[in-house]
Amino acid sequence: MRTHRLRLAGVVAAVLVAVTAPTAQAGHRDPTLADLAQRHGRYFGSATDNPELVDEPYKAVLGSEFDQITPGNGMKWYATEPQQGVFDFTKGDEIVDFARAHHQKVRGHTLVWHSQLPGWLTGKEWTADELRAVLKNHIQTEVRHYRGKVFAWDVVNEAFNEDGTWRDTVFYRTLGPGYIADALRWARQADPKVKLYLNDYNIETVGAKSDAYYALAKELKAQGVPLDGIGLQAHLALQYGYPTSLEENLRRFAKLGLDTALTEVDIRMILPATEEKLAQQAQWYADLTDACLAVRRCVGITVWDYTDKYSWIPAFFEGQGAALPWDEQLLPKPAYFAIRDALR
Ligand code: 9MR
Repeated sequence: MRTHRLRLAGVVAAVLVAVTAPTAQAGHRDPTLADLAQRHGRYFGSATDNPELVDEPYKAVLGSEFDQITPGNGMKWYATEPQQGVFDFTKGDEIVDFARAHHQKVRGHTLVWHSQLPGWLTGKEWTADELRAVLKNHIQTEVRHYRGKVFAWDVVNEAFNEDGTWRDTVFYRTLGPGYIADALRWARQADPKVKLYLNDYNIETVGAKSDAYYALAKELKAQGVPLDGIGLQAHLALQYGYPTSLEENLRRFAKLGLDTALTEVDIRMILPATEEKLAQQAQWYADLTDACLAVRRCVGITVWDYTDKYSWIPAFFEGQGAALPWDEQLLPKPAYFAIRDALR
């Protein structure tokens, strides 16, 4: 509670300073989130999506405040292999080019996922041998294309149900749970250096779903399967409470010899956004930043885009939104100052 109040005071002070301080002298600029994160050996990133890359004010912040970018959609299967065996990397390449021009690293997202698959894949019954060949070719062609251009891959995304049982996807149904180890091994063959992750939502707390990842990761490690990290998406919602065991959870994966990352952070709320809700949201952003900084192997934080202007939330959760650290006018919210404060 004490730190809570102190932090809030810090946020208020930061906002006041930001509002009242004279503009920075020429040649001096405030450190960015990326600068501050780098002092801890971490990155601070944002997702972005191709249609947004025509918005110049948006690009100015995207290109300056962050040192890591994740394509929100551009590297997904429907985008990269729209017809079987016919690959199109233009969308992902556009984002890689933006990142290069701004000295940012890229998380590849995502190779194997049940969602946003092309019609040719979902519209057909596959034998195990056929699907295995399709999967291997997809993974290896994409990983080879981005070799040296992405530092990490979400190899498999969202493989488990909330209760920790396997999600019933075309891959699981057809190939069984071994598809995970196969996918990781194929990715490793195609790029010996890239960090290979499993990524999911609602695994921030210790619980059935994160336990499933813990057990799987332990087993994969024991079998010598190339797994480097676990991505915790961290799509949080004020109305569901803060994941208080986040730090403990990050720590147990670290003890297995794995990196972790907060890969798709946003903190939505039921609209309208009030001053109280925005203050609570700011506190949560600070708390999750603290949790990552407290665990050496938590390598970085990525927000799932940085501005409410381009958040996925309002379209998916009716009446909810305001989930990101910048508002729809690209103005920093209390959450932004709270993250800065936590990174200092
Ligand atoms: O941000 C993505 C949004 O533009 C898409 O419409 C949506 C479709 O499911 O996917 C969003 O990104 C998802 C990510 O790839 C995986 N984790 C959940 C994200 C939010 O849905």
